[in-house]
Amino acid sequence: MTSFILAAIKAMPADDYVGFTFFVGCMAMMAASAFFFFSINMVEGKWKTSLLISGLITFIAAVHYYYMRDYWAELGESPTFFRYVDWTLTVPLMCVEFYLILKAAGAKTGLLWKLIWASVVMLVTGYLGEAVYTTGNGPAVWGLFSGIAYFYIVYLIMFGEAKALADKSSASVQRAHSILCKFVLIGWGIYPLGYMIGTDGWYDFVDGIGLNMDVVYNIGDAINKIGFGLVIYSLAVSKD
Ligand SMILES: *C/C=C(C)/C=C/C=C(C)/C=C/C1=C(C)CCCC1(C)C
Repeated sequence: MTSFILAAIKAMPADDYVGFTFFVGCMAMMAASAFFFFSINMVEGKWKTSLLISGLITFIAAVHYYYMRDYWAELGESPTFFRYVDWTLTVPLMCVEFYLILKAAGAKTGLLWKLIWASVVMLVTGYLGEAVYTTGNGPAVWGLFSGIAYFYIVYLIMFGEAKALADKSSASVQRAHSILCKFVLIGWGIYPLGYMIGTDGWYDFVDGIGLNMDVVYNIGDAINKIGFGLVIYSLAVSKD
């Protein structure tokens, strides 16, 4: 028993607030997965796939958080590799979620593939800046490439194809589309901030806000994976 407690203390010192967010993140992702999976049978047919995917996203994240929490506790370093593996699996799934919402407005799979490709470019270039070319201008240059791919996604959703489709759709689809815009612009916009905190570059002034990169990423994940899933759930159970 004592050794169990000691192991827990070692894994989670009380002043390790970064570790704490990994720990809470893991629990929250697990709880959210259970919630989304159990909700599948309570919503109309066309929403079932969306809830299934929400549950898969939080479940994949829960497993990665379990490892990231350990990694951080053992090494005190950012678990960059697990982080990007997680995103590489969950971000394309989020693109599928966006597509499913826009499908009601007549979206074609071409839009889905554009979103997926852009998100892969965004993540691969982000990884290069965060883990491979970490000195000199490396992070800023690769971060810029990543940012361009990100803004292409923002463009597709807010002004491009998705917007054109939403404009000629029902009020409920338009409402869903406007929620989507907020998540892509504000929710996803949290991550570049974490990147600027965690890597060296001309933007080092943002370090002054005193947050840790992983804490920012963990907050972003909670908002975008759990928060977005809950929005889908509420759209699915709303009557209009
Ligand atoms: C569940 C995980 C999600 C929704 C992750 C999203 C990640 C991003 C939108 C990351 C974006 C980045 C940039 C726009 C520039 C700097 C590098 C990244 C990869 C942090």
